[in-house]
Amino acid sequence: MNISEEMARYAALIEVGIDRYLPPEGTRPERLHKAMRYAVQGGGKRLRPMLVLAAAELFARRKQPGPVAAAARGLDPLPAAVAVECVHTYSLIHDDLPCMDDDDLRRGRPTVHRAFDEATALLAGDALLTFAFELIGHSYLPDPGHALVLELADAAGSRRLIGGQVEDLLAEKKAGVSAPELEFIHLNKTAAMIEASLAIGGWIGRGTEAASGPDEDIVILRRAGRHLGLAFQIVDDILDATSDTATLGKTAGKDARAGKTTFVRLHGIEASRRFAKRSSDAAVAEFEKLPGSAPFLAALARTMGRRIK
Ligand code: GRG
Repeated sequence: MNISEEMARYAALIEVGIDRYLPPEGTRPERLHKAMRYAVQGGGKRLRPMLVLAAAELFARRKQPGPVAAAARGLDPLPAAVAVECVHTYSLIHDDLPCMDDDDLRRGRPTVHRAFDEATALLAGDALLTFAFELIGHSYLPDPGHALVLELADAAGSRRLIGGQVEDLLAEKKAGVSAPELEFIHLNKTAAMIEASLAIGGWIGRGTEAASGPDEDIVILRRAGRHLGLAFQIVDDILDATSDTATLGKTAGKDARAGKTTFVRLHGIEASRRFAKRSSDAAVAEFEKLPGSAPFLAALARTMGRRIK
């Protein structure tokens, strides 16, 4: 399998889904809907929606051998993939606001509050978060929508994504952040949405079986997501310290300038590289327990390490 080609195939599908499902730019109020599209259609690696699609395909194949995706059984994972990207993009818009990270550049372009204004950015973020649940409601309720709503609400909520962000902001103001505190931040701010993307794909792949509750495969997907999320965050910290703004499409070196406690600051670059490798290896080991050994997901986890070579 050519991983780059597979990633490009998923990414192209996701772009189509985003264009299809997001409210048109001309929807009143235009400024808001333009800002929502500006943020979501402004590039990005599309990692999380890719995980939704790949996890869903895995189970669809198991139930119906051959190149038959979940869509063939009436369950299209694309709306859920778009919903997950909307939640992720909302978190980026809000993170960039002056009251949080105060950044001018995201995905190689001016941040939403720079391209529009602060109020529009705040509301575009709110609208994307709300829209994600609307899209899931329209596409999957009652079943497996019920599981998807719970999965996404938990990942995006006060104990996970928002909780991780709050502890991250508090940590910026204090000296001597400990390794367990940093792990809490990473597991929630970063890994929660990655875990949820995989579990959501899993629920969709299982289709109506989802009503019978989680099975071992969903547990494995969540565990893989936790490892992948940690690897992803460590790699992000390493890149912030070693790469440049043009390559990253966002301001490089910000963590060090802000005196922020990161994995790199706490453990150094070499140990961070080792931790990242260990975490992505652990994700690969989990993926390999899944139907057909999940070759795309395993390869995706391996590419994580390549970003820092
Ligand atoms: C505002 C509730 C709230 C949360 C913000 C996403 C986030 C939480 C903060 C952004 C800062 C950061 C370093 C978060 C860690 C996760 C991360 C690396 C996000 C960026 O994800 P990528 O690299 O972005 O997948 P693209 O643009 O490729 O989608």
